[in-house]
Amino acid sequence: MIISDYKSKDVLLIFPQTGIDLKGVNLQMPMGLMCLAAVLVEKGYKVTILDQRVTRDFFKKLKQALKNRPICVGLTSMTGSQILYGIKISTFIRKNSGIPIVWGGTHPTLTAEQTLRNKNIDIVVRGEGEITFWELVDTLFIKKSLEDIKGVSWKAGEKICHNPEREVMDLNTLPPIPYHLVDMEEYVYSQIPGRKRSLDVYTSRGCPGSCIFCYNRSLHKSRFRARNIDAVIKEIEFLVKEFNLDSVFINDDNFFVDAQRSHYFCECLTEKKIVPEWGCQGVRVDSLEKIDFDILEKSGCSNLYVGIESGSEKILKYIKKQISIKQIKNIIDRFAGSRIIAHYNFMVGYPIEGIEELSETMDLVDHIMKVDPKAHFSSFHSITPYPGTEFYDIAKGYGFIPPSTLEGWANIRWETENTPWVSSRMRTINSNITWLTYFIDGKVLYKTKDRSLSMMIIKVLMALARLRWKHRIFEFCPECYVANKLINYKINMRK
Ligand code: B12
Repeated sequence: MIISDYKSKDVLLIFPQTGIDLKGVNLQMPMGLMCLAAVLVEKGYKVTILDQRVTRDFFKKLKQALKNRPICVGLTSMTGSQILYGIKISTFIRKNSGIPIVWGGTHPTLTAEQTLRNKNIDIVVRGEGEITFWELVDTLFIKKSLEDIKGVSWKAGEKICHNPEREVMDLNTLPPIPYHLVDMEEYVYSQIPGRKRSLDVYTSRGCPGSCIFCYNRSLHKSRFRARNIDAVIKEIEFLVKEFNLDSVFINDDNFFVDAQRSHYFCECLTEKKIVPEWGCQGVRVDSLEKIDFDILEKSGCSNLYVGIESGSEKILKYIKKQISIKQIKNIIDRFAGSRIIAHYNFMVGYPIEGIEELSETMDLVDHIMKVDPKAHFSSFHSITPYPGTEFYDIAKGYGFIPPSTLEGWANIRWETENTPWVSSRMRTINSNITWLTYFIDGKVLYKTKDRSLSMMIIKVLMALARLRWKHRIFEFCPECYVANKLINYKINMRK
């Protein structure tokens, strides 16, 4: 039985580093942990959130926090290098205390059994954590067995137990997010070009789509659940006033699922003039089809991140994107006729992708640059078999051997290894394209505050990238090689 020898009604939550975490670029607030904290604070627990990305002398502060002997320590992790930092932190906690160590978030949810095989992790909370974690903390507080808590996996001696799944909750029953628990200034960033002070909000969870590469099907069972728009608007009003924001950014899986709700959101923003601009990620083409762009524009919507994934009809079918090139081109035209900046996301490295399909994607990019020059492109990414996705099983059929330990997932390299379905020629091309697409649309320019040397280097790299793109020369790319080496060196330095 897992027993907590707590001294106080404290709970410690930790957001481990993710890799290269840059303030103002990819340093977003630890939303998942703050949602957990909301319920705990309401139930009378004292919650401390330690974010390794922004905490100086992190391990010293952690040691101090452990001295309070909290009921448990909760860590979050996505698949990837964040696990590595999470493991180091868990090892440190175990060395310095006997406090129960709980992991939650996407990766532990999708690999609960394997995560618990790590000797320094005691409990995994699967799926949405608000209610499950509160029940867990309550149970540890009264020193009872964990066997009745839905959504929890845990160790009974050598045995790993998986309790039944928890049913999904109504997002509108959750208490407000306790923003005061963290230094919000650390997370103010400029996600919207030209704006300086943005923060994230979430208004819904889940997506009805069934893309083979997405975690949604296992984690949210392809169900879309939304928060009440009036409550969201109130929250945005609060954030804008409290943190002097000029923009907000919605981090939903698929905000536009319900057109009526989306329009109502816009109308509220227009009527109340709460915030000058807003943007949103995770936008699906088919959801956007039902949306009136005039209403969007009037409300201050200025930047939408749209998943296109490929310019090849064959690949769109393969990944079950459920959209066609015709639909994509229609949306491109609508963006072109509006002031809203579309940021298009593409992926490469599909098992059925050859030069022909890749060229179709590049042609679509060229088409976009022609009809809508203000559009941006997020750098191309390789399709990756994350656990819990349909593609994970497909990839295994191609010889992908999933890591057998938690540590293995931390160190996985997708661009260079672990993609046995990609030929070595295509791997070189894909890897170079991934790097070059950082530079083709000029978006790195507005993200770079430095106006001197690095700006000059970026301009040179941009010119080179555009030249390569124009002539489709991707196989011999020394600047890509140097850049990859530098990035890997930086990542290794931090380990
Ligand atoms: C903002 C964001 C980021 C931010 C911050 C990450 C964060 N976790 O806050 C940054 C920029 C760092 C980021 C980076 C990446 N991201 Co990201 N990101 C998101 C995004 C858009 C929102 C996260 C969020 O705030 N969700 C809302 C909160 C409420 O949900 P949540 O975090 O899942 O938390 C709930 C539960 O998971 C659980 N929970 C979470 N933590 C804990 C901890 C404990 C103790 C407990 C009990 C419960 C618990 O309870 C919470 C409340 O219900 C999600 C998509 C999404 N809509 O969730 C993708 C997502 C998390 N990212 C993803 C990916 C793939 C990445 C990258 C690999 C992308 C890339 N190619 O670089 C990198 C990873 C970097 C690395 N090296 O690890 C995937 C993760 C898949 C996976 N298997 O892990 C997601 C799901 C997107 C997707 N559709 O595939 N990301």
